[in-house]
Amino acid sequence: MKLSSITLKVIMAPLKQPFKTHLGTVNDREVIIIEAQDEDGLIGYGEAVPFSSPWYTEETIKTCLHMLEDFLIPLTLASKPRHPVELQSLWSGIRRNAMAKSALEQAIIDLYAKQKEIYLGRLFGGERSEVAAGVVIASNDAEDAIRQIEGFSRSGYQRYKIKIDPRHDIELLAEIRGEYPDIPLMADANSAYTLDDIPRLQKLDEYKLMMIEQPLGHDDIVEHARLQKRLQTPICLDESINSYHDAHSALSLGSCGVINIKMAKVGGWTEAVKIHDLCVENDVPVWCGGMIEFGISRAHNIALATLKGFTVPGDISSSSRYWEEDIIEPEVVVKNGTIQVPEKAGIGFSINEKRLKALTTYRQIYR
Ligand code: OSB
Ligand code: MG
Repeated sequence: MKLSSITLKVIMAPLKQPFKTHLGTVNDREVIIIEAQDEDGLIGYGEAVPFSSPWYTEETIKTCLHMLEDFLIPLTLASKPRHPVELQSLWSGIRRNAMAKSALEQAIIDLYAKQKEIYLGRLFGGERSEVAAGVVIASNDAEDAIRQIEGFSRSGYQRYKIKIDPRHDIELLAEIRGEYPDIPLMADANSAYTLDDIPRLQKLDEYKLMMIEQPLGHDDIVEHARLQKRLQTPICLDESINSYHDAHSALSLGSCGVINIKMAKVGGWTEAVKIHDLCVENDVPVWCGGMIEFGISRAHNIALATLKGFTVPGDISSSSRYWEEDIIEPEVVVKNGTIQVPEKAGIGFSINEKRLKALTTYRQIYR
């Protein structure tokens, strides 16, 4: 493949509403956009989605810039990769830093798919022409959560996820279930519980949750296996799954019944597809997680979710869920709970250059 330059852009925009979890609140969202360009003017896009501080993963916008500018980009431009499959071994001497690698891999794979004139999902064998959409309600106030569900239900979302913690769980879920006895509902605890909370977590079985996401430690796999034996509700792992190896360990131990695959957190397309294939072999359903991201990351997620193992609606909501205006055209739209998969080459969406430019706070080009 041809690759002539790589451009980094840091962009920032306020969220429409603050995104609250027990770990903190996100008001403004900063990400890094990567553009990989060839001599013919084709551009592949990637989006690095760490937060500005390390509350969810250890990576931040600044650590990603450091890894990209000082290691990953120089190594990649010097090696002149012939095919994106070479990238993972090229970068194998750089430990972890999954979000930096994921975004650069995304940009180069998008460029490759555009050069081959094929939609990204098809490049990886994805066959779906539409993907099922779910949405996150980041509010621990029952009245507010119910109001939000009512609003989102007009788009027909196929799965609602509510953030919980030991101070906002049983009553919150009881009130939501009182109003909506049958909606497909799940809860995400973002590691708010310990094994001492087993009796409390067992009480949540009553609320017919599709699954409970990451109840225990962000880096735990063993304790989740113990907990799963005591719960009827399937556990879904998110924070604990940072690689194929983590997924293999979790499935071997019975730590979960479902896996949330976040391409960014596992280091990109290659690793995400490996985890997907492992889960398909083991009959474990997967869904595509979200990072409160802009349209480029969403577009990659939509393409990933066309793969056959993605049988559960993911955290893939409309552009308007978080943004006054997104950086892609057309914006992501959820209708009747589904998103139409684009067929254009690469990520399948165009860039809203005017919006991208207006949000850019830093720009650097490497050749
Ligand atoms: O735990 O899945 C999570 C957002 C930021 C960090 C972690 C998580 C989330 C979400 C939102 O739940 C997903 C989205 O709509 O983008
Ligand atoms: Mg989660």
